[in-house]
Amino acid sequence: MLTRVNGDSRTMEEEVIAGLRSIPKTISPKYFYDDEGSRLFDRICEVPEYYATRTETSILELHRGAILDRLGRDLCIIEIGAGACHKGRLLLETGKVSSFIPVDISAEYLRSQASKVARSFPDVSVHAVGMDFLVSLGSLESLLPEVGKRVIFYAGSSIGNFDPPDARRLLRQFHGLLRKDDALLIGYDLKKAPTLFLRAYNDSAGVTAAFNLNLLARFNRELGADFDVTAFRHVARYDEALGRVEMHLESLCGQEVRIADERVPFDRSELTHTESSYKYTKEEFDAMAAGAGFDSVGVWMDPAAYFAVGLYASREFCRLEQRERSS
Ligand code: AVI
Repeated sequence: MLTRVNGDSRTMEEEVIAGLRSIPKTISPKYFYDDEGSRLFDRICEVPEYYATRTETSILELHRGAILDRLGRDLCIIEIGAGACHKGRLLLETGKVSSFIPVDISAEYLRSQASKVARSFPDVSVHAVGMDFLVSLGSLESLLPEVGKRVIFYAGSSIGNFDPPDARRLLRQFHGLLRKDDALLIGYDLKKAPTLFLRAYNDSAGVTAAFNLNLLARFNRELGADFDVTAFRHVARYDEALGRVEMHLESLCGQEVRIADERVPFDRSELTHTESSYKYTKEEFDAMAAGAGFDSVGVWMDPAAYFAVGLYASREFCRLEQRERSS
């Protein structure tokens, strides 16, 4: 079964133009994921330098039984940004899950993946929800079962793509869908030697560069823009003070680009910020989760401590926190 939830949001054209008019120029990372971008992202997950996906999968494969044992049986897994549901499947294979609610913005793709999941796990009730969770998360409430423990599953260190205040806000929204002692299972990328980040986001096959530059090709395809994609280059660097990898597109010359009725000037060497990917220590992440109403129940890491999967129990907010959440 698939439910679609539509939320109001600015159009891509309005948002892209506003970002390119701001100083410094920015493009939202959510625009990476058209069909071509999603295909390139799948390839990033396979390049040897990008450890995150592989490492998180190995943690889940090894520890999923122990993780879900902390929660009991008859779990309802709500996978946010589920895509192909690969990681959700790993949890379903434990036999402890009675319902699965994958949520993703690509409704049709999700429908096909969710029906495959339903065929593989006939005892699990599968209800796919096609929505932009950043716009419509609250409307999930009416679709969640009353019985069984709810577990929001947000894998892939996607939380790292939000600036910390937005990440905290998203965690609070997750908390809003949970009752006391329901749980959040979340993957995040750990702080480590900067050279590892530089390699991971500048892979030698150039797949991350193609993923970044695809933004401009996408705007040409979908907004009729006239970016010369060869006049920009991919830049990835680690800002140690902010604890984040930044991706940018650098203009290789002074140029003017047309999008809709706008002409946007770029200086030579000017950077357009396309993505931040925040890295955390366990303590930093626990503190952020605590601020959103979660208590750490356990954390699982790979032996090299590249990546962490944290399990958090939802506690009741005190009144002050609740007021802050609704403001
Ligand atoms: C989806 N997200 C967690 C990836 C990351 O590592 O921040 C996106 C990505 N960007 C470049 N490589 C991968």
